Amino acid sequence: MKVISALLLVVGIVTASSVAVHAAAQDYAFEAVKLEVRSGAGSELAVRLIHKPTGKPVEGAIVIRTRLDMSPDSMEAMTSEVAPESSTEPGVYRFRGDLTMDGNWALKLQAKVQGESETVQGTVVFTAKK
Ligand SMILES: [Cu+2]
Repeated sequence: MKVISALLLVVGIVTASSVAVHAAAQDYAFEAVKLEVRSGAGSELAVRLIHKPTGKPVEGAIVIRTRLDMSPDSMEAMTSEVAPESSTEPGVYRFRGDLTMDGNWALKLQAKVQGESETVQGTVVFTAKK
């Protein structure tokens, strides 16, 4: 009986800590500053990183990985280069990409946020039109 309750305690602790760790990265969300963008070369894509519990923009995050593709329109293999741009607005991260086709483009991001050990991930879908 003692062994079982000790085991349950251990399971409880492990579950609680993994939930806590998971909640941390999921406390953040990337969202489009403007969903509709111009199609063509060198289109600007701006995203805002939000800390969900407070609703506040997150400054100083370091975007470590990006991918721009047309997966929302079932064209996962259709990718485009995306390059970071400087931004002066707090919590807003700007990029430039070649949106070579009208339709929906997913900007997939991985970022490091200060004070957060887990990598924050997000996908923002932009609609490109002429
Ligand atoms: Cu396409």
